[in-house]
Amino acid sequence: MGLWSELEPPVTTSSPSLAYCNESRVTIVGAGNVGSALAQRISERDLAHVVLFDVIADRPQGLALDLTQARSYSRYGHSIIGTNDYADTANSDLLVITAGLPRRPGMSRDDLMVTNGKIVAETVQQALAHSPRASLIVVTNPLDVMTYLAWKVSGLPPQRVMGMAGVLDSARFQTFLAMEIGVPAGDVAAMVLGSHGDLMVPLPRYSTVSGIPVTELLPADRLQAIIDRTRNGGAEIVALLKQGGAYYAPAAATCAMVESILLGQSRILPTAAYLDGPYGLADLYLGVPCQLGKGGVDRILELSLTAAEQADLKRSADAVKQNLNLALASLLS
Ligand code: TXD
Repeated sequence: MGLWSELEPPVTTSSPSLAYCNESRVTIVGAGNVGSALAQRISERDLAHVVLFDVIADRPQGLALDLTQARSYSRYGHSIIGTNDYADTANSDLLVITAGLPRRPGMSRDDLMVTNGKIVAETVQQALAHSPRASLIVVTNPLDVMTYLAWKVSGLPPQRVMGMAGVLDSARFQTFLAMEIGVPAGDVAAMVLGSHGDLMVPLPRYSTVSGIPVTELLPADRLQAIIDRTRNGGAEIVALLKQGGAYYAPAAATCAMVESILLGQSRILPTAAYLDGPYGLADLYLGVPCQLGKGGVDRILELSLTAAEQADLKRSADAVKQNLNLALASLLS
């Protein structure tokens, strides 16, 4: 008996055929730090074909080639391509918008509003023209305002347009809680509502370690310090990096949303969703717990809040509304 007959047949890396390979296609508009880290994550989880789009000539093509080579020793069924032509993004199921300028040290998310508003409006229209059945996940800051603008220009039902921020903010809250309590982060479930920024609303009452509310595990002053650090979580990383902002955790958070939608997992994830009624709020995008599945935002969950929590959420919503009105006024003028 020859040697090969006793061993598994050799694995070739040239054939893309795999037992598991759905035909989902995700276009990431903006092949910067978050976009490329997201492409890597989607690709390594083998979730979908990935198209990386950017206005910078050759950059997305170079990144796609590098990402393809990064996995050449593994068996994956999906492709990654890079392009500067929207025609190559056609028939995507999901469009993730990360195009825009990142924050620089000392710059607020709202400083970016008008510049990024124009970029988001343009990219959403261009990408949707080639993928009219797609749902949209917006990542560009200021997040809640950009998601509203994306929805407005898209003409899509609000269920198919959502923003990523709450998953990231909750992951930061979860991480700081785990570090303080001394437990694995995976045992912590944390919930953060509201806008992506200083007025986000971390909810200790709805945050637990193995089912135990964190309010039972930490004194009020330690909890408050962790809430403050969570609110400042993005700026802490911007200050350390000196150039650009966080991207590994933002990419991981976005990927959790992408996965729940593409695979129809129906996970409950804090998501910037269109609110017109829930939580007593009207006509804005804000972070609330949502079930994400094949239809996008399949359900918005309305938690019962204390008067103080509701007031914090209202303050957060008021700030978003104010910025939204400013953005709409400058973009329409
Ligand atoms: O929680 C969250 N939502 C966030 C948001 C977490 C992290 C980052 N957050 C925001 O995402 C950040 O404030 C920025 O507004 C975006 C993207 O952040 P990233 O760190 O990836 O920025 P980069 O590296 O500068 O990448 C932006 C890319 C860059 O390659 C540009 O050439 C491209 O966007 N860009 C465009 N692509 C396509 N079309 C147009 N018009 C365009 N303009 C710029």
